[in-house]
Amino acid sequence: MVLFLDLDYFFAQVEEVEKPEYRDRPLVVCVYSGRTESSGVVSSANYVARRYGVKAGMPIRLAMGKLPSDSVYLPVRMEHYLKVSRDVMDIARKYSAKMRVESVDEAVLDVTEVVDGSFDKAREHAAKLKTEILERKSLKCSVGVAPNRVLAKMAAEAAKPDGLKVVNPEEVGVFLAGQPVEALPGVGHKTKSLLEDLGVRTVADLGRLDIDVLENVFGPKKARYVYLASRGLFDEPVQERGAAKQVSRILTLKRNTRSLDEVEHALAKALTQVLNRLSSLRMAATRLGIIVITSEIKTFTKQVEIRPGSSYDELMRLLRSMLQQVLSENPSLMLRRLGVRMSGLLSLTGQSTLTAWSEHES
Ligand code: DCP
Ligand code: CA
Ligand code: CA
Repeated sequence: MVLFLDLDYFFAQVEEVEKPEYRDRPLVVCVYSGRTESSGVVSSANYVARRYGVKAGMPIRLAMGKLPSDSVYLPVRMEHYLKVSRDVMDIARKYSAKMRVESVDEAVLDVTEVVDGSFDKAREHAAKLKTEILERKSLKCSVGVAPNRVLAKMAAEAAKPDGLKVVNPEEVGVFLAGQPVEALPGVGHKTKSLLEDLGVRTVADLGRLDIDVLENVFGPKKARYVYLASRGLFDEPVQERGAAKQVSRILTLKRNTRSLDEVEHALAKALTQVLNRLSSLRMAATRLGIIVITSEIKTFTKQVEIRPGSSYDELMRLLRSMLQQVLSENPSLMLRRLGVRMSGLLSLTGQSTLTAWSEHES
């Protein structure tokens, strides 16, 4: 039995909690690229801002066009959110020894033993966790409880915001049948459109497909996942991850380009994801690298030594300069995919070291 925790509108909520004067106003946390005063993208939006159609990943200027004039725009404070995230994870860890941090604002806990396999007790357990996070950190979250991780994540998603949803084994069929395929974790735009070609729109449609059909389209691994997940049967034990040697993230650009401006968002997004990952692993990196994949599928890399406490802005500056180097050394190169890799990892298990690291730059 799995409990899935997801903090509501995380970065924006942290700002809202610490700056109560902005309550009830549209609030967006922005990654400013520095190019012009308003270039960059939205990282997180509170629910008031979402009502105007603003969401993560949207250019700031587009968001400004949609939002009323009393809206609040704040720059990301990544180191701070990572610290808050660790505090929340430390609270969650008391609710089961079998816990895995999935991202900066998500954790999955195997609670089977803690609640003797009882879904009723699991509901109480989850309610206590929500209360403790609210009382100690003033943060709202959504929690899902279900027989496995995939279902628990979907239940948490369905419970947002500030919700608690328990899907017990008898309810799995009904819960899944009503969902669109993209509600399954791991089903993005691409998978969704391939499934549409097969006439599949809902999880129930998917549950009627043969594994052979799925294997032809997705290959064996993904087919197995989609097949089992759509039936509520994909299961894997909740385990802390093994020691990582490097963390990287590569993104595909909207179109091939040589323009630094155009790739700024992808670079920021890849770096954010790598930093989130490192934080949840409680590690710091001593090397920062850039991965460039060209329109001809050639790969170029560069890396530099960094101080483990380097700030987000400093890392972005280094990435831009490495990218600039790759571009000037290869005048005809067109960028297709772009990645960030951090390696030379140091474990940060002692609390004092952690704090020193996260607060190094201010
Ligand atoms: N994030 C980001 N850029 C994105 C998506 C997310 O910088 N394109 C960051 C900001 C979010 C955090 O990661 O606060 C967690 O991501 P979620 O997708 O869980 O989004 P939220 O927590 O903001 O919203 P929700 O309430 O829907 O969970
Ligand atoms: Ca999340
Ligand atoms: Ca969230």
